[in-house]
Amino acid sequence: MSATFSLGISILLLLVAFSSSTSGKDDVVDEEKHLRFPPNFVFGAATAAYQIEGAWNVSGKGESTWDRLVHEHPDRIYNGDTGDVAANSYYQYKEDVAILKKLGFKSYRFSISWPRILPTGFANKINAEGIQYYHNLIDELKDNGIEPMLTLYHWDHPQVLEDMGGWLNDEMVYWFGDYASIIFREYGSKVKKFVTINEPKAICKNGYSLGIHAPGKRLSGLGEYMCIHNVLKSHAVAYRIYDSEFRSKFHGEVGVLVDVMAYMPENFEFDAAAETAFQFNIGWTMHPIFSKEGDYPPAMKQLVANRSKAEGFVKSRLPVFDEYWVNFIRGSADFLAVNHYTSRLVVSGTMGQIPSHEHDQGVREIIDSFWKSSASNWLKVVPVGFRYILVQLAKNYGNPPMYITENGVSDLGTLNDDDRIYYYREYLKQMLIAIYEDGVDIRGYYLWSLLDNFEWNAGYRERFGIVFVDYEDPNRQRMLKKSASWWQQVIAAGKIETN
Ligand code: PNW
Repeated sequence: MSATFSLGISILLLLVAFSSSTSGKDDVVDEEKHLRFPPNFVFGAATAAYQIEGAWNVSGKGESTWDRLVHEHPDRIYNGDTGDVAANSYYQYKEDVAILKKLGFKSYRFSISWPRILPTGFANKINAEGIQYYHNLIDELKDNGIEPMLTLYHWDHPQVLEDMGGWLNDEMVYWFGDYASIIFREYGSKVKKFVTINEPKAICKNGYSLGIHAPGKRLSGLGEYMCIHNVLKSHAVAYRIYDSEFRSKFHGEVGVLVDVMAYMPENFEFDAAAETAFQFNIGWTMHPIFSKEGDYPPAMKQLVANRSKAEGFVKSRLPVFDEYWVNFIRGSADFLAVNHYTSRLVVSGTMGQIPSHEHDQGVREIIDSFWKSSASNWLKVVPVGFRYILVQLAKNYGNPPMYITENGVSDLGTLNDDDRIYYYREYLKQMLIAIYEDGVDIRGYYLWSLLDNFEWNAGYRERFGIVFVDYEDPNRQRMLKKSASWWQQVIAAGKIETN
């Protein structure tokens, strides 16, 4: 090699090195900006009553649908586990609050057990001990500088209401309204953020179509639609009650919650299929509330009507809202609460049994075999899906104020939960890109979950906590995992630590 030639190469290499180092520097600057949380961003952790409280039949509490399912069908739950004791938080809530405080969380999302407040299911008998328990929890939070976010219903309704049809009976709308009034009246002076109903789609598909969750009804193709119909009405009734009776006094907010996967087209050929999946799975509950015209998405009404007809039904399996209800439901949210864990790729085709909501869509959802796994077979780690779905929600629904009310990942139990740290770091980065690059209005983020807890059909096997709970120990000892310390640093610094 001649001297001149090698000199030429060296200069070239130097130039390349220089230019890549400058652009590299820009990336770093850019990255840094994107690692910092906006001022006043709320950091919280979330749990739900049935998954942590225990104390299932004491202090005046009535039986819930989950109590009934786990006791009558232990075969449906991993290891026959129950929530009878769970993390024992009914007795150990002060420890939970101390952990939140130590880690620096500014908010806590918890749910109220409906039958703990109304053991008969109805407002004829209010259980004073149940009322007091949540006052104690809320006071303990506030004394420690932690703002409560209260979910009225996270899947455990009074069994007696289920005996009368539960979410398939449209009287449930008024039973829920009576319950909501009591909660608002009782806690409204202390709680400024309410979420009505956790994950309508999960309730209605798992509980009334597939029958894997309580109340275990297998009514595929009809049950899930009737259930969502009443859940939407119930949500709106609670919202309107707050609006007309409590807002002027308490100045709080009531949000609606949606559980979302990102539905990404496998490639551009399937853009339309992905849009259908969005409308079917997310538009189903969001279009009635956030669109200008209200009601179910037009494409969904059409598709379900067509399929129902082809199957020989006299009318569409999708129930109809009259004009009164369309107007009543439309606009019934002060903020959008988003639970997000994972994504699917969408292609054309069909899936699910006939008839079913799944099948009605006329699309197929698939899992990319390259996606990293977790301990839950449905949950693959897909950070980019988070940004994708946040942008879609903002675009479709006028960029409403949003809170991420659940996000997290499962493992089989370890204190050195590096996979969980990886999940949070990468998902948070995507959320910050959605905030800074796409302008999505996200005000806060609640991780799921503070504690390892009763993971429904998976019992205590799949663990989502940043705090380990020893379920062999009668005292349910809590131990901070590595991810808890990671979160402590992130909150203290107000930015994502990259090491
Ligand atoms: C949520 N999905 O349910 C629930 O709100 C929690 O109670 C639960 O512990 C947590 O997620 C973890 O499972 C989900 O299909 C149900 O994507 C379904 C899905 C995600 C979350």
